[in-house]
Amino acid sequence: EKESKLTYLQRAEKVKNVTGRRLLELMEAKKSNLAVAADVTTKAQLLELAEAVGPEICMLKTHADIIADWDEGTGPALAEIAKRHQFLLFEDRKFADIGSTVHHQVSGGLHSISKWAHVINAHSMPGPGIISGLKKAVAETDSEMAKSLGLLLLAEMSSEGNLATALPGYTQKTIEMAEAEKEFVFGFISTGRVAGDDFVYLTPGVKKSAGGDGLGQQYNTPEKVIGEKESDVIIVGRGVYQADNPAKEAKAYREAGWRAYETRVSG
Ligand code: 5BU
Repeated sequence: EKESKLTYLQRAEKVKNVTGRRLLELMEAKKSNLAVAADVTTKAQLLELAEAVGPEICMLKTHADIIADWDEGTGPALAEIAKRHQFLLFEDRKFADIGSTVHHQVSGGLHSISKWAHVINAHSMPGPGIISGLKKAVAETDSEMAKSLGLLLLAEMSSEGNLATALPGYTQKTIEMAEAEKEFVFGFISTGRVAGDDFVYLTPGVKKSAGGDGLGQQYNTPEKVIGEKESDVIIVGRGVYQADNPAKEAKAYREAGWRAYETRVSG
């Protein structure tokens, strides 16, 4: 793929999934390509973080299953904050089972993900049936929100030695699965741009300085991820929520990510 000079707004016209388009549009409107990974462990911390970083982000990435006191009200409370601050909710559940099982996992259980999340993701490992299972759940829902749910596939991971990156053909096969389902799949988790301008690329493993966490995570800077690797969204967890002032730190990451984007599209 040749270097991409298209703006997020120009890219929005190419994306078929309505949530993918909305993401690119609100990124441009808020001048933010920052997603914060809210890996806190209580409902109160989660809502407080969402409120604090809300003005700076295009997306809040959640792990609902690490919240000790998750209850029926947590999803709606998050959705209210997301609506007020104009960001999307991405539940990083990484579905990885057969179609029939993920169909229940996305809509049922304690977390009822499809009732409050705008974006979900899945491993391509099980094959295209995983997309069909998630799509079936979306088709059966009577919730307006779940009808516009967007799916990301894991084309690569950020962790050292991950097989998506190590196995020849894995990323390419994942892209082919996405190409066949563009109404639903609007992008990838990847270390950078791995396919065309009609997909959105989101990259975890981002910090002010490169390095690791001792448990396999590998960090790159916003400049490298957006500028050199041509990803679209930086996902920052500990870099933001472990800071003394998460709101201020989110602002700094937003500005760094946006500068790297402006340099890329103007350069
Ligand atoms: P960190 O604190 O910025 O390292 O958090 C990274 C987040 O991104 C964390 O929630 C992970 O679950 C998530 N993640 C990741 O780090 N690498 C991946 O390849 C994928 C998700 Br997919």
